[in-house]
Amino acid sequence: MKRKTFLNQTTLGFAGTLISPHIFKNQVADKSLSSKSDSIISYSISTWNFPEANSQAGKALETGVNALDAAVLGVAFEEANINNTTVGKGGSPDRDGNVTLDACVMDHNGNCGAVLAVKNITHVASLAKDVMEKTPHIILAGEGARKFALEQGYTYEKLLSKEGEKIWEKWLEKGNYKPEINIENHDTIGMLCCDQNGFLSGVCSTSGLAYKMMGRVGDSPIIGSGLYIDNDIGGAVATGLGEEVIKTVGSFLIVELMRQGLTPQEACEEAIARIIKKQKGQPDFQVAYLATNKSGQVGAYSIYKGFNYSQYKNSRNQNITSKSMY
Ligand code: SD4
Repeated sequence: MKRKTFLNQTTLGFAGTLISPHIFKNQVADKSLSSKSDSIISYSISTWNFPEANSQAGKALETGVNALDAAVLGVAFEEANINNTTVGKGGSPDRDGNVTLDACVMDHNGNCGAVLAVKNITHVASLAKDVMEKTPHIILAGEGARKFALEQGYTYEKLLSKEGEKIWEKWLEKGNYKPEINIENHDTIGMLCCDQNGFLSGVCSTSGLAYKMMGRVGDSPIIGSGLYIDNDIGGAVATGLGEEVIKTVGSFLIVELMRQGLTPQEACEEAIARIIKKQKGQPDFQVAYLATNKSGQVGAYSIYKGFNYSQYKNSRNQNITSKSMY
């Protein structure tokens, strides 16, 4: 069975049954090349409260799966979750009723891949990984990304859910579009994994802002904004109003601040402060960051209350409330 079909059919299954032979093959190759230290404790962290997605990644890491494959695996669970209106299958449409998805991946070697504004494909994080591994490019957008996905054997799906269509039709009655994101209205999944080799990788996957203009792309698939990894230093992911994250290249900024000696917590706080500095008064949008460093420290910070994240470590998943500026 092709890997994409496999993912599409089994993403709601237990992590153990979700891992494809392809992923195991990569892992075996990784292990033979690395100098694994028994003292490294693997962990996965991800934005918001997605315990199943985060635990699937965390459990996979405990079986020796590498950080990138574990993150793609965990995020795939959320991409298949019809109840998540900001990621994958259940994603909200743009103003014209198209569900378009964005994702990116980055590994411990600094390799990365991204897909932007993709229609009809649920597992865009896996697709971003395929762009990274199977093409000479880093980014594929729109029709080109969809064509590549279909060539790779991904399943074509009609992505606007019945529920999403009803809500969009209701929205059309007034068609009031506010570019700001509603403070509690987020579900983008950004995940950072550290494997048993101590290698860091990350993934970010989203449908972006509900009722965005057709073709609008936010921070989530932009390397440096929605996600950044430097295996010597650490990694960061973002969620919230993408336009503000892009302006400050938020995830890259956090990793660079950690390089200068800040803890993940201090770096996330400084990255939020950079956004706030440019605002006239208190902003009416939310941005949140989640970061980790090579010592396994984790930090998180948001503009407004309400941001939380999941952490899986030592066989236990926890949801942790982030500190916030307001
Ligand atoms: C975007 N950052 O497209 C995304 C939205 C988001 O939870 O994070 N939603 O701007």
